[in-house]
Amino acid sequence: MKHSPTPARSFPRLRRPASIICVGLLLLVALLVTLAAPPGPDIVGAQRRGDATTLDAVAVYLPIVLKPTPASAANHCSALPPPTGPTVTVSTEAELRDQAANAAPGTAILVAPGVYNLQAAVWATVDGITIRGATGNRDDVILDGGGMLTWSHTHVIAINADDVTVADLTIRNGDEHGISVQGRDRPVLYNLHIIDTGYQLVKVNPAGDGSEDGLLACSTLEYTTTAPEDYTNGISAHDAHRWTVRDNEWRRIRTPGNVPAPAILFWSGSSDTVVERNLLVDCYQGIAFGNASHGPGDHSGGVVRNNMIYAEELHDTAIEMVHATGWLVANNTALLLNPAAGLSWGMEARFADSVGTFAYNLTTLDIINRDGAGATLTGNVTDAAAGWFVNPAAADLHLRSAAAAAIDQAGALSQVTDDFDGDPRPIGTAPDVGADEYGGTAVSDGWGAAPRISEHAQP
Ligand SMILES: [Ca+2]
Ligand SMILES: [Ca+2]
Ligand SMILES: [Ca+2]
Repeated sequence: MKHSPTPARSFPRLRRPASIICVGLLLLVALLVTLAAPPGPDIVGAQRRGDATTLDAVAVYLPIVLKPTPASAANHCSALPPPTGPTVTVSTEAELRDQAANAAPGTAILVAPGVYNLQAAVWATVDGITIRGATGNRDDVILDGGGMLTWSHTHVIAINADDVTVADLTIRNGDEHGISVQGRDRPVLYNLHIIDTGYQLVKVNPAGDGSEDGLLACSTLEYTTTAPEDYTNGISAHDAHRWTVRDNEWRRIRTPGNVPAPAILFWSGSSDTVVERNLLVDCYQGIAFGNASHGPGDHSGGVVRNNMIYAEELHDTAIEMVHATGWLVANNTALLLNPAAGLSWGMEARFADSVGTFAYNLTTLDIINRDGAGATLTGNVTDAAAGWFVNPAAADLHLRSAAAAAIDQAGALSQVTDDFDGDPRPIGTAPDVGADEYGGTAVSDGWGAAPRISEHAQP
């Protein structure tokens, strides 16, 4: 629903000069109060702290100036700023591959609109370069790898330099990977649509001391149906440190044989991963730190917060922490409607070396310690019903008023200060359980070509 602004109240009609002077004085007072007061919600705070008389009187005449500022969502998916260094525009796939390997460090390579049928992988081997669609609309520039598992050129884009940005593109039909990061640092993958690659849509390979401080944000990663074989992930990151995966949509990350392949997997000694505000739809398995095929030390630290996970198709767990220590999994929402045979839980910690905290998650299936794991469980609600959410069939898991067992029922966590929409917590008397803080403002945070589901009217 469109969020309509508060209508401006009309000023009282003035009949006498004395009224004009009176109102003029009030306007002056209001201006001084406004200038003296900090912006935003603190004005409301001032009213509550005892300045009510002055402020309320003024508010009669200046409702717009002193209108309490509603909690507003941060825009986490703004367009990247224009390039500041040298730029070059390319319009053929040969030019693109040449510039990615030979441009001066720091060059922004702008890719003209069109479909590029790649004859080989694009290797980004120069530090600090940016490869981005020239228009900013990721639908306008399509890098086509020619097909899944063609055994031709492995990657669509391979990053083997530091500080490389790839943005505003569609990447499709990759042989094995859409983007592969060869252990290099500070890659930025932003506003991308990556669809249908043979293995992982994004792969981070171990090399040197690992890939540090990467970002994957504001992108859509998906299969049209499933991966072609029983081997995939949305992102598989080995030896990755302080990566952030945020504000992405993941759809149908699954295999033909329904093997438990997490959509988001950080492992092989990875650490301090942040996974937040992602929407996962019909992925077979959701978010994982560590994996059962490895041993202790597979992941350390990290936070998984404010994600929404919806599965109507057959699924495994939504979140699993395996051979992983020191993590926080908090305020995620998982509506899990079709669990695999024998699966009665939606989130798990697994094996005795796995220690962390599940707090204030909202799910329809249990959260468990499995095989001797030692996770702490705090304030989770695991009996959610579809009727608690705005539009489950459209994977809109914002809360409705029916979700009384979740609304204002969480504790405050220093690591969870906003919600799925970027609304600050708490709204109301306390934070809500799950990814949505109920009662926020309408959201349009510019998810590239695919507008994010906005906050709906709260019935
Ligand atoms: Ca490194
Ligand atoms: Ca609340
Ligand atoms: Ca919200």
